[in-house]
Amino acid sequence: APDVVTFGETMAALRANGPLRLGGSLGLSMAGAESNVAVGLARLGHRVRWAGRVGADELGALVLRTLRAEGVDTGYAITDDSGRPTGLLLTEPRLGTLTRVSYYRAGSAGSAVSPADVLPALASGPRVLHLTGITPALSASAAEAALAAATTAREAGITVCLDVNYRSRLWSADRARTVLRPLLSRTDLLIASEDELPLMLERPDADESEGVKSLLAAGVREVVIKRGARGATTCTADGATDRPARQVDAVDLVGAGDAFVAGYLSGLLHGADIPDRLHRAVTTAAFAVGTRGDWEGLPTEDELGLLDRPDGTTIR
Ligand code: KDG
Repeated sequence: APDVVTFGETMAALRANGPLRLGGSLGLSMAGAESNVAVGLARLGHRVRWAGRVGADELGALVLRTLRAEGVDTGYAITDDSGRPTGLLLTEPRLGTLTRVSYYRAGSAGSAVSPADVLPALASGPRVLHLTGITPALSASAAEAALAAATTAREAGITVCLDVNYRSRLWSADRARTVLRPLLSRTDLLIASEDELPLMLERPDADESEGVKSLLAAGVREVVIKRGARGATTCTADGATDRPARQVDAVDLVGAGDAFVAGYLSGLLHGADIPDRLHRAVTTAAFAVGTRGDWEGLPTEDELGLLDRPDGTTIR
């Protein structure tokens, strides 16, 4: 049985080397916040299951094949038989680490995910259910799937982790607040960047410590705030713990948040205390930032120590 179950939309990713409108060659891979976390956890040796829908097409086969190759359980993944395609994402680096993303995912197989698709994947009683705020943005049935899974997991004593992951291309902040706030009463571990936190608050203008207080009062056990290059903070009823980010030359920031979540959940599964969970999270995030691709550069357990080696080291 898996330690962690997650679901969402995983797309084919086409990555350009420069402005898309100039044409040229693209690299084909996959992308999806939840599957990035799943790969990150599998690389660190955890048992993880990804559920969701892909199209009955070659890109769907690419997604499932890649997940299987990474050791992620796809036994509950569904191949859509209604002709909906696998979603697509294009990325173009524009300026340094500033990347532009284009989605081709409206009406995709992944967005048709429903409660009936995902609830069976939880039946084996994992320790953690990981959700992101992207899934509820995709469709009404996807929002229902997230709510149903969180409710079922909460009742079964499974730790529910929610990464807010606000995507302004998919919905407005008001809409996100309306749909995501009801998940709070089912969430044990909330992960948000500093600018996403207000989305989860009844009073969006509250300052951070007031906001965190209200989230803890609403039943969230642990609020993790990501501060990018400035690190992260975990807040619980016992207080706040800060951790600086790890120094690395930034190459590609996409996927850093997912890598952070994978490290954090890995620490949680190992029974690590909060400083050590944060340490693992900022370490895996540094790998994502320092390598190209959303998930390709994520570390195995053995590789975590590479970040302590001096720059320019050759490993022989
Ligand atoms: O977190 C990285 C994701 O943004 C990327 O993998 C694609 O899931 C994705 C999305 O919806 O943006």
